[in-house]
Amino acid sequence: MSEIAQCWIDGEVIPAHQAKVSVFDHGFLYGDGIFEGIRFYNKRVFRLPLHMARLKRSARALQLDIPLDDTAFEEAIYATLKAFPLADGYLRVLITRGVGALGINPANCAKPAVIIIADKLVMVGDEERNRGIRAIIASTRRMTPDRLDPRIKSLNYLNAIQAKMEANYAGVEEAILLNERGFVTEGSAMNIFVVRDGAIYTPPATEGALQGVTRGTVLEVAKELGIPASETVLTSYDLFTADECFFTGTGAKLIPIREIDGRKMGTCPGAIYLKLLAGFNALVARETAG
Ligand code: PXG
Repeated sequence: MSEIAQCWIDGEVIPAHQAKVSVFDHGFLYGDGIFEGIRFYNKRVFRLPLHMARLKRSARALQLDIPLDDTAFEEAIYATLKAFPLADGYLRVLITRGVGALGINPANCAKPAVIIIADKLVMVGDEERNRGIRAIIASTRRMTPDRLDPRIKSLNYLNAIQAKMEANYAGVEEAILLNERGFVTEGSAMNIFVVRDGAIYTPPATEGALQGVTRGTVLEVAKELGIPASETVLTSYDLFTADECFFTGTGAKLIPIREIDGRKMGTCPGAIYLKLLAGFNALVARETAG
């Protein structure tokens, strides 16, 4: 929470610390809702159409009707950005089922609610970025698609939170979740990449990874740089024996991993990571230039 954060709620932008939601909102009561975490630079939103497309897919999967059309939504986002005093930061867009009687039935909720928050982003420190972070493979497994498809970016992150608690308990920074078959999915809120023999590999979304915007951008940058890239099923063996490993996400951008379950990565930060990071930063600068 910061003093400067701004919030679009009920059609107006107010200081975020003054914004209130009802205790009867089913997003609060049951986690019945969805969100996006988005970066902006230079008051320009990074890859907004991709975030909006993912938000709409999450909404359709949960039969949530977004009560704003595309133009009104974009206007609301830019009104929030305008009120925010910094040029760079982070947007949190939420759609909740809205206010309804107690009881989980979504049919009791008259209208979904939209909330947009602009705030500064807590950056990954230079030390972490230069040294890399440590991760464990959590005993908490990623949800299966037949229970709750992890491609829905829902307001219920308990699965990821439990994995993060395991990381806290182990005294490391991050946790990696496997799916029910023991294949690698992603970190608690970041996608994962493995480097081997100059090529990069990341698990397919159907194995339990979110279709991350940063992940997609890194795959694009790899193509630009001529680094072979593929979506492949990975196991813990691939993590333990990787030349390099890194996470990607809106908050972290790219962050190198130096150790997983006590096994040291080949190099950290590795040469491929550094190339991709430079390419990623150049792409962001290009797309958000003033
Ligand atoms: N996996 C999961 C489960 C996520 O929640 C990512 C991967 C990375 O996706 P993007 O599109 O960001 O490259 C996420 C992203 C937050 C926060 O405030 C969470 C995310 C993004 C930004 C902020 O915890 N999750």
